[in-house]
Amino acid sequence: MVPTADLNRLPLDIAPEVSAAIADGRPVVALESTIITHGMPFPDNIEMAAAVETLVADNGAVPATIAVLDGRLKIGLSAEQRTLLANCADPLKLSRSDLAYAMIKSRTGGTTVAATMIAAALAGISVFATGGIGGVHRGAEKSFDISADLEELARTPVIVVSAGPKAILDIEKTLEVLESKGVPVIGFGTNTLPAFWSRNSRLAAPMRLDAPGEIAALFAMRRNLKLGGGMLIANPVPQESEIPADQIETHIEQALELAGQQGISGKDVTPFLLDQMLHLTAGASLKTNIALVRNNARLAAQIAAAIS
Ligand code: PSU
Ligand code: MN
Repeated sequence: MVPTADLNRLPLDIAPEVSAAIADGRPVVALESTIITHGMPFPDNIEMAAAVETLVADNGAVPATIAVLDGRLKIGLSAEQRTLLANCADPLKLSRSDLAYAMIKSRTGGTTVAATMIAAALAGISVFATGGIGGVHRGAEKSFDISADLEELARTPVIVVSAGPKAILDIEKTLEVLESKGVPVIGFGTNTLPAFWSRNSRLAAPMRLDAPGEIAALFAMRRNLKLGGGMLIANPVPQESEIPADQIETHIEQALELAGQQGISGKDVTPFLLDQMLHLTAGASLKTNIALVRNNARLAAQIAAAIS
């Protein structure tokens, strides 16, 4: 954690209930906001953001949604601030590369997994819940499109609770890069790696843990070994909400083809694909996305409790 004097020089606001919990060593769960600004349509985005905060609180932790509002890095948003963010006309999608830019230009933006990890670590928050992380895109051997989320997992000591890499990615290459960078990937209660909308991919989970306490123990062991970096928890979406892999794959291929035809590149790729999936599945992908974020928020709160 950065000394408080340095934090004081930043345009940074930690919500009072969040900073009190951090100071007392009570459980806190960070939540990202690109899912609000770029990941889901209005008003599902704002409803999801509120529901996830409630779930974290119901499971005994303090929620801290992270975003940049008018150039200020916010750790913990009020309901009004969440609404402002969800209604912002031209929000930025902020990762490690452009977080500081948004702050000097007084812009508003959602933080990706990478930028949310950075902010969480600054504030002393160790657990973070999201939907799916970014990773190595299909065709990355040509496009070089590899999410900054992977490098951040290698660098920043935060536990990221996800439903696995998004199935629109090349999951196999994503796992390879994470292994190269020394990031543990943990199947929670499963031997196979979950793939976001589906409980299973064709790949084995590199490691398996079955209880929040075990995840807390692994985090502590890595810290004591001074390994640095974070951990990725892959928590399968609940059975009743999953879309089986063979069903989702046809839609993914259609969405990727459209992205290619329309020349979508850079940071627009992931939001474009998620939006196409929403249409191609007639809304089913969104329902599953909401269910898996909720499931991850619950587990993240339990992990935060086990740590504190
Ligand atoms: N998971 C979701 N919806 C999202 C994202 C993840 O369920 O919108 C966002 C996350 O913020 C993640 C980002 O960090 O997509 C990855 O974008 P990119 O592939 O451009 O790095
Ligand atoms: Mn990218």
